[in-house]
Amino acid sequence: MNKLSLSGTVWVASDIHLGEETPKTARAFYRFLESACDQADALILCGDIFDAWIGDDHAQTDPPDWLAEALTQFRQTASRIPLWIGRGNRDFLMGPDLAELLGARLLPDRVVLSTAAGDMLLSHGDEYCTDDLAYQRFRRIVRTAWVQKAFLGLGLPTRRRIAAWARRRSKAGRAGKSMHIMDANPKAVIDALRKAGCDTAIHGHTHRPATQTLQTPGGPVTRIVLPDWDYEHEPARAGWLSLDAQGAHLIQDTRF
Ligand code: LP5
Ligand code: MN
Repeated sequence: MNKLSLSGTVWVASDIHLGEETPKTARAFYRFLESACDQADALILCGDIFDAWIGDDHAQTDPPDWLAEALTQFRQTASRIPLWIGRGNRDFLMGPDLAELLGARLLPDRVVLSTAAGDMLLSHGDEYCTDDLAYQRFRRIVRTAWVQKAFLGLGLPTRRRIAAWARRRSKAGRAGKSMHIMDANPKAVIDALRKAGCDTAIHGHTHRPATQTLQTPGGPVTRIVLPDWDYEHEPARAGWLSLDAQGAHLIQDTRF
């Protein structure tokens, strides 16, 4: 299991879904980045930073205005504090070229995060949604090397069209799935914790922020779920997790 040891105060955020259609969310999130630089010793973004990521070359060659702005903001952040970027179910194609462009580091898909608050298992969280069989099938396909290679071999306009289509399909599909199916399966979380030797899991993805205790034969374990960011709709949603010697603090706050 990958391990990441970080000292001081570590902030973790997830599911910002930056894109062309999220200008208000982006502005608020860039104010959050500014605060992270002032108040945290490291920042981890654990997936779905972007609404859809169609390949690192999109950022390298003539990015659209919204993306150019995002790249500038992330570069500024990474020049002040260590910045870790993790892949989610929408930006699983983020790769080392993007990390290098930003001066950031790529977070492994599943990692034991060791901070002053203790050892905690960190991931995006989509892998825990094991009851969502259609999603898990989709996940297996798009995480296959040759599928990714074929997709990345297409021109950017075609990739953009496929991504927009996948997002539309996903949104329409969600309407027909129960909240239960789209939530993390507690057994999947408990199994992952046992394998990792941790008693706390941190993840995003479900957009249902909570600190939850799960009972297991080996004793209680904790699941901390990060909120998503959305300032385009009322009421706005945002938040992050702060890890320090005092423990883990889940902050749900739209002050930015
Ligand atoms: O993201 P969200 O919150 O809407 O829903 C997720 C699951 N959906 C997804 C799909 C993403 O939103 C689409 C991301 C686009 C990325 C750009 C690259 C695209 C191609 C890359 C090829 C290598 O993750 C949703 C879950 C929900 O979370 C809750 O957990 O239910 O799952 C689905 O919607 C899966 C569907 O049930 C089936 C997916 C149909 C889309 C088919 C697109 C195929 C494109 C393949 C191209 C080769
Ligand atoms: Mn997600």
